[in-house]
Amino acid sequence: MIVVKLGGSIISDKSKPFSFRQNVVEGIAEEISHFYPKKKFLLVHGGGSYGHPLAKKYGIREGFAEEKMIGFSHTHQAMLELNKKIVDIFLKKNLPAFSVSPSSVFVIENGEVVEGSTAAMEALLEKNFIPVLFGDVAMARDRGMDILSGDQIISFIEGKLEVEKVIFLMDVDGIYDRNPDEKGAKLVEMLDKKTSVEGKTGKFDVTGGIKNKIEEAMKMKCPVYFINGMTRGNLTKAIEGEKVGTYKP
Ligand code: ATP
Ligand code: IP8
Repeated sequence: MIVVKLGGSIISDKSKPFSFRQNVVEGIAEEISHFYPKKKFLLVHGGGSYGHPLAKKYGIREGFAEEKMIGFSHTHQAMLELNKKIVDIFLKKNLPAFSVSPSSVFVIENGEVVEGSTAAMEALLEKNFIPVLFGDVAMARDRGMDILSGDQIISFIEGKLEVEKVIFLMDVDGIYDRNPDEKGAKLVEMLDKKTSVEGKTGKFDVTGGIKNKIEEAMKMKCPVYFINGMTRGNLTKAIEGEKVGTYKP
């Protein structure tokens, strides 16, 4: 099974609340359609400009308080809205995407999944559905409520299921040695334990950004690709194992 992360930065413009890049997601569905059903896929998408602004507004990361309960639900509903847009695009292409709400199956602690069943996902995959998970709110052992990043979900799944590769779709060409907006930033072609990377992700994000993504990727046993998801054909290359973006063996 191939896990594809649809980064929040490609499915929406993080600086514009509730913006959705329909054409980008259509392109991704189109590329996946050329490999399905020969290959199995599990998708995870980020919060983008649906999840992050609300998570920040309601202070979800700071933990449970009675007056935040409505905001907790609102943030989840916003993610369901974004998830519906994505799933609908796949269904239109006759790809059997199926929404799985992470907050209904996982309990977290310190931002990481500590309890949860992958049984439904495995059963869906077995029948060739394409489960579609997403960064979500979550009940948390330590602080009552918190945000569960899509990147953390992928780590958990990679540790539990048979994953051939993980492909992170981003709005830049891969991992750079520093923030790609900085002059002289160089693309890192091969990521290993010695690679040192600088750079913070935007002010709109409540989750860990690029450093967290790299940390999670380094923990994974399977190959990981970081590629530009806005460039048509890149996903196909990564699925076929061609050289593209940043690669972690
Ligand atoms: P999300 O995690 O919300 O789903 P995403 O997967 O699209 O989002 P981001 O967390 O937004 O990923 O990270 C991608 C952004 O990180 C890029 O837009 C890039 O500008 C920024 N960035 C900062 N430093 C680096 C770096 N060293 N290498 C690559 N990107 C970097
Ligand atoms: O964008 C964050 O998930 P991520 C989800 O994958 C919310 O880090 C609700 C902000």
